[in-house]
Amino acid sequence: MGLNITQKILQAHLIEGELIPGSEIGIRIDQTLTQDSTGTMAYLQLEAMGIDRVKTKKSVAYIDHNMLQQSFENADDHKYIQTVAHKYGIYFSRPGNGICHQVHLERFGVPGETLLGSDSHTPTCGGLGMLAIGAGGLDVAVAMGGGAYYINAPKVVNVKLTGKLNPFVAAKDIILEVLRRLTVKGGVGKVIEYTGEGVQFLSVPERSTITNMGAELGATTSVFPSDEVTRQFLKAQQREEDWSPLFADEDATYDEVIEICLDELEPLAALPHSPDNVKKISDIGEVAIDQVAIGSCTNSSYQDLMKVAKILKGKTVHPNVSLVIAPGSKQVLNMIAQNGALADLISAGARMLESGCGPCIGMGQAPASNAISLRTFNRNFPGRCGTASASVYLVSPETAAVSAIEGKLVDPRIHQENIRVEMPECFAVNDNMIIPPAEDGNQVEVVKGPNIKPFPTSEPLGDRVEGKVLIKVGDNITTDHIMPSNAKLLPFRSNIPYLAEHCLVPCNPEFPQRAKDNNGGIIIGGDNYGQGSSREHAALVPLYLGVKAVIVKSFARIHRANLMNAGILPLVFANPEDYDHINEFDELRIDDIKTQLKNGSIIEIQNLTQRTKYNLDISCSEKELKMLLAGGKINLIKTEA
Ligand code: MIC
Ligand code: SF4
Repeated sequence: MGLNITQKILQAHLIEGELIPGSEIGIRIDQTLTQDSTGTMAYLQLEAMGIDRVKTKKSVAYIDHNMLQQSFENADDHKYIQTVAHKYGIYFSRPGNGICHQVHLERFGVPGETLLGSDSHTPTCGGLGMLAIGAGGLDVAVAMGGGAYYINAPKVVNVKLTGKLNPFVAAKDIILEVLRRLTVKGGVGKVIEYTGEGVQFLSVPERSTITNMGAELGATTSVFPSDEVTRQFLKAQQREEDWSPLFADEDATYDEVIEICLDELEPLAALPHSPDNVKKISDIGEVAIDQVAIGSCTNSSYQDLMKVAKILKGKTVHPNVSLVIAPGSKQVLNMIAQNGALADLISAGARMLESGCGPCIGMGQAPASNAISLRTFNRNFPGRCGTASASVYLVSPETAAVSAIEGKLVDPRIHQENIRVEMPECFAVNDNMIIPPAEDGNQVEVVKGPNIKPFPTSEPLGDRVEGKVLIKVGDNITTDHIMPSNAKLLPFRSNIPYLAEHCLVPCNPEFPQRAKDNNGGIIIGGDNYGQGSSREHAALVPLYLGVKAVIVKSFARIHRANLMNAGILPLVFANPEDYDHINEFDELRIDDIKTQLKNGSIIEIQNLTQRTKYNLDISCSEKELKMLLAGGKINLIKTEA
């Protein structure tokens, strides 16, 4: 029987298990990436594993998130990552070189290989036919050490693209359409594989906009074929030798098929406060805007910024709008500087930011109170932009640019001029901001400034787990709720005790104090708990605060793995209606937990306050079970060493 692209890559990298959807498999990882806000933890964990040098084909450490440097903390993290990378055999992409996903696509991604990254948008490289997966830092550290990465073999969803996009309808509109149809939890346990005649009309960066935002579906990853367009892209990046063709077999089968007719697609927007709250712009009505932000790993390629420059050329940004633009990489910035497009952007009134994540992760450019911000980014969760009362709409670069001139959200098709941008035959390749690792790491001293604190570890599981319900939250709680990130907090990603004061504060400001007063406890949540980023801080900080179990209706994939790794029990209500009967401060207790875990996936918990019992599901693999008993992955690695 024929194979699809996902099966081909998984098959070629399979170390353990069988490709039966839902069953655990271990895969070999060829490449890893980290960024600075998850990187410090990943490298502290790598150091704790006691290996001398990474065992991957290529590992890259990027600095792109924490760039404000209001004080010494960010610079400390940068220095630590630079020195640890140099020692352990990891390439170091210096601050200013660009956003990890954009740079990885340009300079390192290889069709048919696997990439594991400590960032949820690692699937961006799926745009050139890589199987690229986001994970917690510890899983990435293990992969750097040569260990397999374990996931449940995914179902594969085929999104068939037919036809061709009309002018001013963008790749962003394709992924917004997929989000509209599947929702933010529609991709859990699935890989989204794009095929169809429409694929050939999409450039690699456009494909990557789509695979990037597959993270918002909760998907394991998303992938495109590697075709002639991919070859041309790699050739223009002066690395044609990295290309190989990769297509689904003619008779490949899929678990689900979705068809999108590109000719029929219209410009779309994701309305506040969820990436799946998607509507046609023509149906939204007039919305006056205060800010437009263009950039992020979703939409900051050369092609994106050239289109924006063409729209803005000779115009002026509306007086009520602040327009900020962050090019995705030094390569992009260089090219638009060299061809004059940067001057067009500046003349129109754009505020140019350095190549990095910037406003996407709340590092500056927080909008005014109650403001409306249009962003070409991938997430519009409440408060993520840095202003709790602001509302963020997610749109394409075309929509963002035309709207910035008009002062209101508009259908970009009102712009009459042609903005077609050809892919360059040759990108401005210059890797002088990428530092290769030292030949001999033994000579390198790792520098750890005072902001870098040890990470918390858990105890082996006892016989009984008990505690009060510290908080009860609803559906779709994001890691931005659990462990917020913004300009004030991001500098403290290496300082768990500091971050602990902010855990779950957007849901309830009393949470950290409650956890301390009760010596830890239990969190209750709804569906898709922990969606969004890969930050393991959303597990390490609750661990530090003494959280022993999280009981929910369902989990997002990466967060569940991070809880497991930290030694916190990720439990799911066997009967979702039991959620309704638990209150904050109820006293819960699980007896004989170790025996219960060994006996099967259903365990019983008592609610001592309400005098009731519930069944909880912890379907876990043998490996996960060992990890829970040991009190987390690091403990398990130590005991197995
Ligand atoms: C994000 O977009 O939320 C981040 C910041 O890139 C995170 C990683 C992090 O929290 O450091 C992600 O997407 O994984
Ligand atoms: Fe950076 Fe934003 Fe992309 Fe996260 S989503 S990697 S913060 S640009």
